[in-house]
Amino acid sequence: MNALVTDLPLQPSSNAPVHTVLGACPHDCPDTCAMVTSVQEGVAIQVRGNPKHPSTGGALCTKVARYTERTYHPERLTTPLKRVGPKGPGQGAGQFIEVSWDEALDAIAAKLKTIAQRNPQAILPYSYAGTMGLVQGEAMAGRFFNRLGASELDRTICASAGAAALAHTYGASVGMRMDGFVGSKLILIWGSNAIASNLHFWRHVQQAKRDGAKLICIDPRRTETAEKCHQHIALLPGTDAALALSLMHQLITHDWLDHDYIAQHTQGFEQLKARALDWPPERAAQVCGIEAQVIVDLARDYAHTPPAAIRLNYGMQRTRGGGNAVRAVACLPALVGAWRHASGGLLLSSSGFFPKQKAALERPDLRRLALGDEPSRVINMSTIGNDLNRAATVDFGPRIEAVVVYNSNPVAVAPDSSQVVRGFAREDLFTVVLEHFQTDTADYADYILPATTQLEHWDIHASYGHTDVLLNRPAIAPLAGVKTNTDIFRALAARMGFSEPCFTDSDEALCRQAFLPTDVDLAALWRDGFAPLAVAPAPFANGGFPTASGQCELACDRLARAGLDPVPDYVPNFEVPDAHALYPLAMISPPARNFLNSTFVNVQSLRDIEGEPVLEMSEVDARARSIADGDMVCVFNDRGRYHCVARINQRARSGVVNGLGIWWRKLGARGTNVNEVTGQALTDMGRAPTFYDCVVQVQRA
Ligand SMILES: Nc1nc2c(c(=O)[nH]1)N[C@H]1C(S)=C(S)[C@@H](COP(=O)(O)OP(=O)(O)OC[C@H]3O[C@@H](n4cnc5c(=O)[nH]c(N)nc54)[C@H](O)[C@@H]3O)O[C@H]1N2
Ligand SMILES: Nc1nc2c(c(=O)[nH]1)N[C@H]1C(S)=C(S)[C@@H](COP(=O)(O)OP(=O)(O)OC[C@H]3O[C@@H](n4cnc5c(=O)[nH]c(N)nc54)[C@H](O)[C@@H]3O)O[C@H]1N2
Ligand SMILES: [Mo]
Repeated sequence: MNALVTDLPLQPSSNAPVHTVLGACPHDCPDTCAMVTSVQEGVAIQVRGNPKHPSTGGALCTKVARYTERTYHPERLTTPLKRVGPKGPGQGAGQFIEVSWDEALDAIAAKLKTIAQRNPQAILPYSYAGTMGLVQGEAMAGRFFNRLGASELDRTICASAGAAALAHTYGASVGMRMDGFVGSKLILIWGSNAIASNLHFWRHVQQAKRDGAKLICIDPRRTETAEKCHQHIALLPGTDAALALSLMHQLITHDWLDHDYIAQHTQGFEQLKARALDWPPERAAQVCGIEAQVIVDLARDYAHTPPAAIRLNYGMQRTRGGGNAVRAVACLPALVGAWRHASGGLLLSSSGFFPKQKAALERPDLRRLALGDEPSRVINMSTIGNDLNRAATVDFGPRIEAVVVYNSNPVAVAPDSSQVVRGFAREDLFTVVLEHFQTDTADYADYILPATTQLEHWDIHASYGHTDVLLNRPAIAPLAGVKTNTDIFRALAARMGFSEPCFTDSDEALCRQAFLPTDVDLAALWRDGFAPLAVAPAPFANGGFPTASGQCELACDRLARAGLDPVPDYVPNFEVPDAHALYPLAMISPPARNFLNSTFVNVQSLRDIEGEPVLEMSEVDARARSIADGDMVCVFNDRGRYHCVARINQRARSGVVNGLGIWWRKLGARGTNVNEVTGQALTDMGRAPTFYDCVVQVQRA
C-alpha cells in the first residue's frame, strides 16, 4: 500500500557513527518531498522524510522510503555496456559486453561527430522527468545538445495540455497553495487519485474532512481516493468539459455568481455565458454518462459551500479535448469568487510560481554556434513512435539517426508501443541510454551508460505541488563505476571539442545558477535543504493573474488569434466507445499505486505488492465476455494486443476498463504493456498524448 511511512527502523551495521544528509525526492510527483538520509561508513542506511519541511511532515511514501533498495539494487548498472548482439529484449548473455568509460565515451563522441558533420539535426535527445532535478535534468544536457545543434525535444508526455490550458486562462501554471486546502469546506478532487499520486496533499484533505469539509471525487475509476470521499461521480473519460459547462449553466441560471469578482477580475464572461447556456444538465448528463440530478446538486454544493477548492490533476487532460476540459474547469472558481479565500480556488500545478533561470542553466544561446540563424527542428516526444520511423522529407527534415535517452524509458511509457519498438529496433539508429537499470529502452541501446541516483549527486528542485525550492546534497559517493548525467555530458562535450567555460561548471555551481538570490533565500536553502517562495495565502484574491491584463481569461483572445475557439468547449474523444462497434470499451491507464510511471517496477518488494499487470473490468462487461476474476485476458485494438490479468471489481464502471500502468514490458505477460494499445493522436492544446482516449475489445486469452 502506498501509505505514508515515518517509522522505518535504522539498520546500522556497526557502532560506527551515523550522520545525516539533507536531500530531495527526485521523482515525478507533485509532493517533491524533503528527505533526510542516514549514512554510516559511506553507506546510506535509511531515507526518511524531513520533519522540518512542512509539506513532507517527516513522512515519505512507501516507494521512496525504500530508496536505498533502489540505489543498492543488485541489478544497478555499474559499468558501461556496448551492444554486440541484436537489438531488443530476451537475447540473454552475449547481447552486451562491458567496456571502459573511455572506450564508450570515445566511440559515442566519434559517432555523434560524424552525424553532426552531415547534419546535427539528425541527433535527438530524449528525456523526461526520471529525475525532476534541474541539474541532472536539462542543465548540462541542455548545454550539450544546444551547442551541438541537435533537434529539440518537445517535452509533452505528461502535462503540456494542462499547462497550455492554464496559460490561456490564468497566464501560467499557478493556482491556490497546496496548504490552503486544509481550510476548505468543499473539495472537488477532479481527475486526481491523490492517495496514489499526491499523498502529502491527501493529508491536508483528511484534516479538512475532520473539520467538516465535504469531499467529492470526479473520476471514471472508483479509486482508493474516490472510496474515501463523501461522493464519487464516475463520469465517462473525456467528458469533463461538458460537466463543467453544465455546472456553469446552473450557476448562471440560478444567479449563484460573484458578479463583483467577475466584473473586476475576469474577461469574456458574456461569451462564456452564451456557451454555458447551451449545456442544461440533461444534455451534459447524457454526454457524461451520469444522472442530471448529480449535476444540479454539485452546482448547488459548489456555490453554497465556501471556501470551495478544486484539486485538478493531470488525469483529465489525457484525452483529445484535455486542454478545453482544463480550461472549462479552471473558469469555475472565478465565477463564484472562490479565489477570495486562501482555501478556495483551484490547483493543477504550482510550477509557474518558480522563477527558474532556465536559460542560464540550459544556454539556448549556444545553438547559434552550431546552427547560425537556422531554427532547429522540433520533435514531439509523444509521437516518437512515428517520428523514429519517418524518412527524410522537406517538411520533417533529416531522418533521426541518433537518440540519446536519459531520465526516461520511452519504450515502456510512450504511446503506441509497437511503433516505438519498431523505431528503436532500427539497425541504422544509434542509441545511447543513460540509466540506473537495464530498462526496456536500454535493451535497444548501442551503449548503456550507468548513471548516479539521487543519493549520489547534487541537485536542486522546484515543485508542481507546493511552492518550496529544495536542495539535494549527495549523501554518499557515486557507486564505483557510475557517473552523474552532468559528468557524462561534460565528458562528451570535451570529446566533441566544445571549449566554452560553461561545460566546466560544477554541479554545485549549477545549483547556484538555478534561482536568483533575489527570488530564493539561498542561504536558507543551503542550510535547511528547502526555502519557500513568497506566495501569498490567497494569491488571486484581488485578481493579479499572470496574464497580460491581470484578469482570468474566460474567453482567451490569444486562442482566437491562433485560430482556435476562445471559449472552452466540450471536444469529444477521438475514440468514443460504442456498444455496437468493433472496440466497444473505453480504456484508461492510470498509474499503479506502487510504481512511479515505469520506475520501481523492478524493485521486487514493490512489484510483489502490485502482483501482476491487471485490467479492471466491471461485472457487466466481464460477464458479457465470459471473463472471470483472475483470467488472463487479451486487450486489443488495431494498434496492438496486450496480455494481462482481469480483475473484476467495483473500480471499473461499465463501458470503461482500467489498464493500470506502467509495467516494464519484459516483466509483464508476453513482453507487452498497456501502451501497446494507446495511440499517438494529440490533444487540442499543448501537443500532448491522449493515453486515456482509447477504445479496445477484451477477450479471454
Ligand atoms: N504512485 C504514483 N504516483 C505518481 C505517479 C505514479 O506513476 N505512481 N505518477 C506521477 C506523475 S508523472 C504524474 S503526471 C501524476 C499523475 O497523477 P494525476 O495527475 O493524478 O493523473 P493520473 O494518475 O493520470 O489520473 C488521475 C485520475 O484521473 C482519472 N481519469 C482518467 N481519465 C479521466 C477523465 O477523463 N476525467 C476525469 N475526471 N478523470 C480521469 C484516473 O482514473 C485517475 O484516477 O502522478 C505522479 N505521482
Ligand atoms: N499508458 C500510459 N502511459 C503513460 C502514462 C499513463 O498514465 N498511462 N503516464 C505518462 C506520464 S504522466 C509520464 S510523466 C511519462 C513518464 O515517463 P518517464 O519520464 O520515462 O518516466 P519513468 O518511466 O519513470 O522513467 C524514468 C527513467 O529515468 C531513470 N532515471 C531516474 N533518475 C535518473 C538519473 O538521475 N539519471 C538517469 N540517467 N536516469 C535516471 C529511471 O531509472 C527510469 O528508468 O509516462 C507517460 N506514459
Ligand atoms: Mo507525468
